[in-house]
Amino acid sequence: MKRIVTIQDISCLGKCSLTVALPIISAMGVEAAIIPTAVLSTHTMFKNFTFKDLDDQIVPIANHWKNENLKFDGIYTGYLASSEQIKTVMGVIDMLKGDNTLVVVDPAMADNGKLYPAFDDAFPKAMAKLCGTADIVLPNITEACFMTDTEYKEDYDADYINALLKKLAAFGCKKVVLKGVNLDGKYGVLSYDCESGEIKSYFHEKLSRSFHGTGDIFASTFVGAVMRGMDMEESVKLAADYTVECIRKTIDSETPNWYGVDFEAVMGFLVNRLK
Ligand code: PXL
Repeated sequence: MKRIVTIQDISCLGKCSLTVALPIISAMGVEAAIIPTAVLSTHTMFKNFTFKDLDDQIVPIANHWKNENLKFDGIYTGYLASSEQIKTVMGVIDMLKGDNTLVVVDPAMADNGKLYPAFDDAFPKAMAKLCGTADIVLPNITEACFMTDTEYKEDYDADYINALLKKLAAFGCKKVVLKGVNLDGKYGVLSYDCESGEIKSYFHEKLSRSFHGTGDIFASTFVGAVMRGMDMEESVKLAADYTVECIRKTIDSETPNWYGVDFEAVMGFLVNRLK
């Protein structure tokens, strides 16, 4: 069985980060070890959340594993709490990474043109550095804009997107998966091979509501799929299709969108799509 470690916070309620990554990656038949980087009562879109960073635990956990000679097929990072914590996580990736470890970075920090509330203006630059060390990065358009100092636009053309992809590639990562792209009336995900410059697109249905935590659903499914031996295109397709299915299941719910999607109810869809 493949084993990954996912490094991100645990928001105790509000379906995102580890409460999404663990069940999804496990259901896909991949072992998910975790390094929880912070504990929050809820994610940061709720009011009055509690927050405790676990900075002082991150390196000791990695040291223990290193001493036990544990190996990881993948390392997947998500929401990280501060620029300082990003530096710590970069050190841990260096420690735990073997020759065949795939590093996937989801720069979970912004959406709809805005940084999440807990971050300062220096954060995107620190995240860009982490992205530069990754095999695959999974930004949405807002995150891509913040990291590349590009003006965020809702209306754009293919030139704008191509320029964004090139600037992301210049960080040093191998592949970029850009989410939430609207081109010529079609909506979906672009995958960019930084070496060859090849772009592949996967367009899919855009539902009428959006929910918090769907970036984490996409990233977790994508990582699980790659670990299950699917290629980039198949992995992007499964991640996008499952995310759409989660939204479809939740769309009529009266629960506010920051509570996340009912991914649990459509786990069968995901598992049935595995080979
Ligand atoms: O889903 C991203 C996420 C993860 N963790 C925390 C968050 C957010 C988004 O706001 O606040 C703590």
